[in-house]
Amino acid sequence: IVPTVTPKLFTLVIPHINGKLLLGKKLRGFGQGYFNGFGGKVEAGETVEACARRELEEEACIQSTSMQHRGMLTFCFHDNPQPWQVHVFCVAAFRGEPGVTDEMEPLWFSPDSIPFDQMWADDRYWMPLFLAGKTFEGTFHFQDTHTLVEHTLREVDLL
Ligand code: 6OG
Repeated sequence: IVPTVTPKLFTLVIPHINGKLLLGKKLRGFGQGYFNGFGGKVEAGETVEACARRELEEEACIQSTSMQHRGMLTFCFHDNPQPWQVHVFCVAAFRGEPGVTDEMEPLWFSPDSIPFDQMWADDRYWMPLFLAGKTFEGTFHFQDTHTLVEHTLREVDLL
């Protein structure tokens, strides 16, 4: 019998509109102080896509009207046996105005001013694929939660 660990599911949602990215500065919780997409844990009985819509609304106050599943990232932390599987979505259109919440402060960035030094270390690897409209899959190993020690990344046709 081989023991297996089921990954914990998350979403990461990034509006990419007219060449600009909407990222949020995380104001509390895991990854506080980092810029990131919007997202969180997939709840019991919820689809990954429904989670993506809910989190975008809760954290950025906007409703997606066009969303595409673009990436699957697996994060392994050396001090945690349960990997995290993070599904990345691109939002091409939304309703409403991005607004600050207790969790996130949204800001627009052009592709040449993405604040990678204030983001998770994996982002600089997969973001070029995201910006180019590609679909991708990667695994990233972190030591001490924030230090990236090893990774693999590839383009895929379908997720
Ligand atoms: P809440 O704690 O807000 O969900 N997340 C990561 N995003 C990137 N780019 N790199 C990582 O490297 C990440 N680890 C987690 C997934 C956490 C949010 O943070 C994302 C979720 O959107 C380790 O519920």
